[in-house]
Amino acid sequence: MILVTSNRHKFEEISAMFRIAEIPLEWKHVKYEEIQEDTTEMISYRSCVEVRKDLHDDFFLEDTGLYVPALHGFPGPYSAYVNNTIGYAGLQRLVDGKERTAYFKTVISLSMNGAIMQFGGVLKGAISDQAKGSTGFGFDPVFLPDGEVLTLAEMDVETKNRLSHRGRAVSALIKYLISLKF
Ligand code: ITT
Repeated sequence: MILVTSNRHKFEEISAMFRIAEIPLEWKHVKYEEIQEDTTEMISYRSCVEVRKDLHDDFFLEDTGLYVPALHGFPGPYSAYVNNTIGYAGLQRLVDGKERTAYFKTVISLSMNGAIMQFGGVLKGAISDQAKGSTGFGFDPVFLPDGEVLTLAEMDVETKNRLSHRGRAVSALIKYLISLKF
């Protein structure tokens, strides 16, 4: 199976799960235009349509957004832009004095045999007031999953995968890929 992403951290997290499932995974870095849409589902779908114009093998990609209800869902589909501009510290300032609950959503789009299928995963939690940890990427140092005392950046890849938005979406994808063998 091929994973299309420009993000090394995504490949590391996802390949750890494919390794356990004993499914070979190849990382492809394909340049394509990421069309701005209102939802993570649509960004993922439209990106998949763009990539399959050039890539005719089976592949998947994913889009992830961090949604803060107190900010009307922002940054959501603008998460990459917010991470690259104001970063997690800027996000902390935006939620200061507000309800801090947030959730990550990952939507995988799988292009296989001419069709596109989607697999999703959500992780609920809160934006912490202190940044902690040095593993992971993006907003991980300030994301405290519900029921946990550690931020995502204080967890190793296996622990993050067990509970994360991406881990849940990848687990659904792997289940589907395994089901095709029977
Ligand atoms: P692609 O090439 O796969 O699109 P990307 O880095 O542009 O890689 P996204 O648009 O899906 O990925 O991600 C939006 C941003 O959300 C990303 O830049 C991170 O800052 C953040 N993000 C995504 N997944 C995250 C995670 O598991 N933990 C923390 N931050 C995350």
